[in-house]
Amino acid sequence: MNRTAFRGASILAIVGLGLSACTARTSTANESSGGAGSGASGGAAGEGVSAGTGGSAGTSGEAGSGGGDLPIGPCALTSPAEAEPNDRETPTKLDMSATLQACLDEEGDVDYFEITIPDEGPGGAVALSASDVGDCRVRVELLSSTHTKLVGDEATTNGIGAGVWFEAVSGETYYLKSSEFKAPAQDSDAPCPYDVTFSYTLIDDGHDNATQGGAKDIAVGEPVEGYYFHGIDTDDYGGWYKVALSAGQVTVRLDAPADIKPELSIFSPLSDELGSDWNATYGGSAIVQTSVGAGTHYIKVESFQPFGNYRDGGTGTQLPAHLTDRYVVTVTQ
Ligand SMILES: [Ca+2]
Ligand SMILES: [Ca+2]
Repeated sequence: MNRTAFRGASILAIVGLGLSACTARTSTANESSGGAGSGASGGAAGEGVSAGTGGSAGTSGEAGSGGGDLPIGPCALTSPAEAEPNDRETPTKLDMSATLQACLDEEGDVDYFEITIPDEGPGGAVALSASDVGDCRVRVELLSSTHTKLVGDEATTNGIGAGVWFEAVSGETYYLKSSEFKAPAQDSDAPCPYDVTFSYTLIDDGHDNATQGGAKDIAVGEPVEGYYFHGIDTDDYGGWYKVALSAGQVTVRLDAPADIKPELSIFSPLSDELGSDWNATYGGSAIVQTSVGAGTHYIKVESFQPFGNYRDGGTGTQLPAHLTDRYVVTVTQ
């Protein structure tokens, strides 16, 4: 395959923090610890007996000093935690790489978390997960800023996490919706604790070449690497390049990441298609050989079997190859 795809973007590990279901209470605030006062003593017996005077009352104890955060709710969450009701109208903000504790604490509880993609470059890959789940099952759904479901996942075994990844656009807001996923025979309404984490990997090859008008200059004999993803929602999931050619034979080669079937086309300076090729093998190469006149020609990189709507996502938090590896375009004459 001779692919030299650059493993540029790293996958941020989803780091789940352990959930402390029962945090020991460290404060004794408001508890009295004073000793009892001494009791009344009777007067001496004798003639003309008078009643004895009572003893003085005991002093009250000092209040206990304040301790750490108190456990929250039926799952005994500790900070940082979701802020109920965190429903659709009041989502809890989730910071990148931070882990929050959460709890599906009653029948029908739903938790919303809000994430905002950094306003840098075209966008990148989001991974969201529910981990450290209690003896229960969690369903997670990633929603658009208008609450359209984009991708979802649910555990099929108690105590197993759930997660999704998605190609996100820079500056956009998304929501993660969590709910309990119950088997038909399961009627327990015991609280369901889980941790929620959001990670993000910027995907930016600096090409900004989603359209022919934005074609990036490349040179004969100098391979160029790029990502299929470039942020905006478009039918052009790939990119455009332009190259100055001499009259004669030219060979253009595209080597794809491991989960892409490559497709490649070359166009004259007047945008007439001079040749194209595709390969039905994932991670394969597309090669066009043709004769050209002198002048600036255009090259279009595509995926032969494109993803549904060019806005890709899936279950789990492992990013697919085309979000971590680049394709390579090589022009030779
Ligand atoms: Ca909750
Ligand atoms: Ca809630």
